Amino acid sequence: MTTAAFSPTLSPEVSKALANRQPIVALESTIFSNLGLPTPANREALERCLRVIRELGAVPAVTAVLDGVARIGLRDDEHERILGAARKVAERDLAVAIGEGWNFGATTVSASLALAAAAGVRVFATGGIGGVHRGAELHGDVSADLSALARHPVVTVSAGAKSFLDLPRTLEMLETLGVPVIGHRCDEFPAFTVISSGLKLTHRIDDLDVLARVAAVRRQFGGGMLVCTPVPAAQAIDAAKMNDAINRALRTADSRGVTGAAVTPMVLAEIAADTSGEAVRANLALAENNARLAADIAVRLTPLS
Ligand code: PSU
Ligand code: MN
Repeated sequence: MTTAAFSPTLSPEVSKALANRQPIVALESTIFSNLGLPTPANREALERCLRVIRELGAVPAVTAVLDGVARIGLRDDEHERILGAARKVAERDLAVAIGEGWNFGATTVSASLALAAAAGVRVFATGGIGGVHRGAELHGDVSADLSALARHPVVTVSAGAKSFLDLPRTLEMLETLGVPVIGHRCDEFPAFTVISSGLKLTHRIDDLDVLARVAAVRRQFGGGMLVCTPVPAAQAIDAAKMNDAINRALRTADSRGVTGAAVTPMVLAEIAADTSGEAVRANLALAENNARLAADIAVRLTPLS
């Protein structure tokens, strides 16, 4: 007996774009929910990402589980729903969120990549991916984002990985998993709200047509790839300052005994509060910047396939 492959429910706009071979950029919903950004910055982030994708001639496709249905592409009135209280849905949680009929499951990078791949959407934008957490050699916390990047034939655009992670080990793990990591306008792995981690990348491609060609070839090999671009300089946070905020946030998480999936939302909220909005402004700027680059790639990749 065989089972049919899973397919998310497409919005009419995304369904039409797929049929007409128009460029589409998938977005996750966790960063826009209360797990990712405080109100009202989350609304602004979502609006800026949707707008810049449309301005470049691509169709935005937000992923989420709404009323127990896995979705890719939402109507405007439904976008409201992802700004609220959410339960976090990584790739492994999709079946539970659908089977139990969750009201709003906010999809992470791994869940969004699974839904994008199932729908045939080739490009995805986020803020910063999850990765190997600091201290993983003891507690083993490695984000499911990394293996999802390797398995799903989707291009992910991010400002590197979140700076409170162990970035050298995150890069090593991406190499182990066989995920090409390409810098766009940078030689070093970006550190989310900080311009650089100081870690050298193997590849840098500034030419968007070349980037799209590489993405098309990578797709033929069956896996994903990560394109990194730094936070815009005007909104970037000083590395030393960020490091202090991170250390305080991680100590707080530790003292409260927070572990697993709850770590990332808690640490993001602590850093937001600690930097009096500076980290949030940087987060908005980089999210929009990533959405723009993702749309630029999608527009060039679509005719190649
Ligand atoms: N980056 C952000 N905000 C976020 C996240 C990343 O700027 O909210 C989310 C993403 O959804 C990412 C998830 O997939 O955190 C990773 O969580 P974990 O470390 O539990 O795998
Ligand atoms: Mn984790």
